[in-house]
Amino acid sequence: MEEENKTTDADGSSTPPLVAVIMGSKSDWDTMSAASETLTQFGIAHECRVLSAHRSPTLAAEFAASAESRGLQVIIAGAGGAAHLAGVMAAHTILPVLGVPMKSDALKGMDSLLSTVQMPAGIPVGTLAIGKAGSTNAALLAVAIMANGNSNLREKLRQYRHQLEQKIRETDLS
Ligand code: RP5
Repeated sequence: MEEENKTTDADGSSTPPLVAVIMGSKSDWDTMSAASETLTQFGIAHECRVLSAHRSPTLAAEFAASAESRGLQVIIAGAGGAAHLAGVMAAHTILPVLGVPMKSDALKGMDSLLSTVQMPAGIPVGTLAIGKAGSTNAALLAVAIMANGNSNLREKLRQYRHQLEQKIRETDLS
């Protein structure tokens, strides 16, 4: 994956990542790249990497446990099948964790959705829609979370919504 471990900034310079976009497999990148692209659009420094809850459990736990001290503010975790990556992340950090269920072959993502969304009380995972819409929205939700303490980011988000509205207003079906 080209963007693995990549840290980006609005001007292309290197700054410590504020958001982590992680995924269980390289096969998830086609979906999770939407989150990365959206964060880039908002100028949010972020890192993208593969961490598996079942294939590299120690690495995944270490990553989540050290996330807060490394300056991360939000973790976005995409996984498919028995998608426990977001839950494992949440178990090891108090940072907000946003889960993106992959559209799996076997059950069209219903397996991923249910295993991400059904966290028992106490350890929350904010679960988004299955697939690319969820990936994009996870990034937008991360932006909204961070915008609470950042008026510049809040204004960017307002502009983004304004653009969406303009597109609808300008839609001509003739
Ligand atoms: C999960 O298993 C990954 O998140 C991925 O969605 C799914 C299949 O992984 P691969 O077999 O394609 O590597 O861990």
